[in-house]
Amino acid sequence: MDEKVCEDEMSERTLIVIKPDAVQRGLVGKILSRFEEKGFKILDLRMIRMDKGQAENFYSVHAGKPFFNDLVSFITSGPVVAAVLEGRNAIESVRIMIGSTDASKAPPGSIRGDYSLGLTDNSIHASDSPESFRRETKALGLVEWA
Ligand code: FUP
Repeated sequence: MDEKVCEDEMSERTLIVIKPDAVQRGLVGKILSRFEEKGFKILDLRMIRMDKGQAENFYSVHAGKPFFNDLVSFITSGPVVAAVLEGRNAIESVRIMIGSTDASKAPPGSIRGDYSLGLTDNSIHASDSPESFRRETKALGLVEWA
């Protein structure tokens, strides 16, 4: 009983964005299934075509970096699928599930490791902190979660 109370207290929300490369390759169902099978609850699910302003806000922490323009071009190149997930230790757990940024080095068993070789086109994004979750949900217009 005490343990259950403790686990509930650690319940957290995070945002994942299935990127244009993975949407185009028909991987949406497979990727969402992994989070459901792990035990996360999908609280919101939307297909979005980001415009340039949304993308620049979404990736504002990378503004000015050499890869920023290519990143914005890529994320606006086709529809993405955004989902708000809830579960115990969600931010850290989902980051482990997606694997390292450079998908060519992400371990097999991780989402990037299993489905991608890209660095910019690395199939999936996930919030890395509660602050990122707030900024990213706001940028995408998911204001009720921000
Ligand atoms: P991650 O949190 O794993 O998505 O990685 P970062 O926040 O460091 O980077 C955000 C996105 O920028 C990555 F998904 C891909 C892109 N990126 C590049 O295109 N080139 C780089 O050198 C680093 C990141």
